[in-house]
Amino acid sequence: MSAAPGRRALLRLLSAAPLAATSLGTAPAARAGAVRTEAGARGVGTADAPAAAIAPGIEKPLPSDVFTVRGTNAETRFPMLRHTGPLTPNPLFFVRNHTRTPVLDENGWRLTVWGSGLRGGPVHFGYGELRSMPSVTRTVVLECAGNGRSLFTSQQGQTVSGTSWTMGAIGAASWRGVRLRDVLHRAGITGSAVDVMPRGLDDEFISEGVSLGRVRRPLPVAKALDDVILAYEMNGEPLPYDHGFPLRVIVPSWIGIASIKWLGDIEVSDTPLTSPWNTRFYRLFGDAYPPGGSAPLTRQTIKSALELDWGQSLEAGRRVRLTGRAWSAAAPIHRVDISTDGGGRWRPARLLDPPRRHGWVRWSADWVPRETGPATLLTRATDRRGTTQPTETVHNTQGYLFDAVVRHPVTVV
Ligand SMILES: Nc1nc2c(c(=O)[nH]1)N[C@H]1C(S)=C(S)[C@@H](COP(=O)(O)O)O[C@H]1N2
Ligand SMILES: [Mo]
Repeated sequence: MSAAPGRRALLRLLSAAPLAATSLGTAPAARAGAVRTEAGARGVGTADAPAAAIAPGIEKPLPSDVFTVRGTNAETRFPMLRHTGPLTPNPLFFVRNHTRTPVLDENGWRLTVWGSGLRGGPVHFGYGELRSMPSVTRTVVLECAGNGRSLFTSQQGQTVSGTSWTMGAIGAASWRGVRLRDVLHRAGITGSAVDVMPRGLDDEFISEGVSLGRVRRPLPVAKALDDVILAYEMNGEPLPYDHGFPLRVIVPSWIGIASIKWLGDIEVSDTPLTSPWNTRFYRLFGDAYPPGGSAPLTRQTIKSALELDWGQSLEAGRRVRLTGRAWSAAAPIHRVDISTDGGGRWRPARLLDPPRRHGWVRWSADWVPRETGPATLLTRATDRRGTTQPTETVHNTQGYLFDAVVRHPVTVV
């Protein structure tokens, strides 16, 4: 099992995007837009660069050994993460687009804050103005609510709707920006505001022939005033176009949809707000839930995964260092256990990072496979609240919040 091809692919990508600040080394910060000059590489395969897939509306290169394109979205191949540190380099970060990436210019752009929860009329903020406000920098994992969705089908035999992600609709970045709290206070938020609703500048989302308007989702004021960031930098460079340039919301520990990209306006309301993204989508529907669905989803869940190809061949009698990651939105990871016999016996993996909130921990465990043939590897994370991954996730029709222990097939040869 050689790591070299994956590492080569990673280095190639990083050199194609020299402006990315990564955990492997930091290049000088400059305009994220320079990544676009690499567009000539898209869709073209050469001897050392496999063909890049084209996802309609994604700007950055998507080499097929790094990403799996799923409709308008691009999933990071989870095994590629073994070449990365705690932060996911921008060129490797998954993209989830309802429509297409708008290429915006920070000069013509401004953020508008408006609504019944303000003392006065709309307040505008220019890019330079936001940049000159006090900033915060925080490392936060961003994970789609549907990450792991395909396992409802492959592992539990259930039907679900939505993008068939495996485990790679996740990444961690260091986000720099202003506190939403500071912007809301400057805009004159009143004590009677209950909800705020950030909205993106990407195209309206059409579902079954009907426009649902631009992507937007309400946030309760309590969360908005707590730890939410309006980010203009990702891993030390301006936000790449695909990740929300010039400004995006980052809602720590919440499902990805809360973190609205290409932010254009924020409604501040003294009455509760709704949008299709908290009524039709991003609730749990199904036999186990009330007819109107669960409450709108907020926090992400707990997961762990191996940085290993699905169905990887491993040599009998030869020691292999298994590596992976574990993360939980509720609390730092406490432990990770691994089973190499399909769930019979478990032993602890070694944690390689200090567990922290909003981050993931890398872990490793050595294994000497003995018997040839198919084997199933299982990993099970437990967080400091005592929450452990279950063996099965209760079904919901849209396949959100998969948290079960993943059964990872390998073949011992
Ligand atoms: N404006 C806008 N914001 C958006 C989305 C979108 O399509 N449009 N997708 C959301 C979803 S579902 C997720 S999981 C995250 C993905 O962020 P990323 O593409 O930077 O990885 O962005 C969220 N913010
Ligand atoms: Mo998402």
